[in-house]
Amino acid sequence: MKKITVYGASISTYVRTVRLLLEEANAEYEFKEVGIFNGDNESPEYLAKHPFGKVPTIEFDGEILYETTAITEYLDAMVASSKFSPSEPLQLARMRQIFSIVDSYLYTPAISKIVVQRLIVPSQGGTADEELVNNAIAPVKKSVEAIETLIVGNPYLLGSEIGIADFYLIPIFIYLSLTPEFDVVTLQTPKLRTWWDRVKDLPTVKKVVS
Ligand SMILES: N[C@@H](CCC(=O)N[C@@H](CS)C(=O)NCC(=O)O)C(=O)O
Repeated sequence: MKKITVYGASISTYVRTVRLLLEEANAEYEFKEVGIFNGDNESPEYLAKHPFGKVPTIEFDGEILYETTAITEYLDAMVASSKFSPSEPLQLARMRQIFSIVDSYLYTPAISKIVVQRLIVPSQGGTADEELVNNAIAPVKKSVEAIETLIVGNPYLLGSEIGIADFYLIPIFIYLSLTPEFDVVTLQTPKLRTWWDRVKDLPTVKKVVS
């Protein structure tokens, strides 16, 4: 049995991506909370694992690995016989396209802007910056609509089985669906709405959120 430790904040979308894979694989792992609001991720101990101070980082049989794309593809190969990645080259490319869209175009406007302003700022007694939220709607809508065009599977994004592409998008939707902007950005994405209605109640999704 390989020893797996996941370091990260339980609220982090990227940490949830990794944990969804491990939970769906029924893999045993230890989770060590590294706070991102209290500076745990900037401690010398954590920076020794991840020089950029982001979460997640994993330790797999003594090897340290960071960056979620690398982590998920490695874990898929090591603990899930690659069942969470398409074997067909074009669908594999589609999966990596979805990773890149999330990383490069969706995460910042969706999470760092809309979700932070709508959920985090008010929870700390502040008021949302409406201009910032409004400016983030178009890039989020564009990204979500781009992913909609890549969906080839049913009921999951790339097939009949859940995969890493789903693990990437589910954590973003968990937060985005709690904001009033969700209906606007998913107005033209009926397939993603149907997908979300199905995946949001998966036991593994409930587990990583709890
Ligand atoms: N490129 C990184 C991004 C990870 C990332 O942005 N994580 C966020 C939380 S979802 C984080 O660590 N934020 C803390 C910070 O930026 O200080 C990956 O793929 O793992």
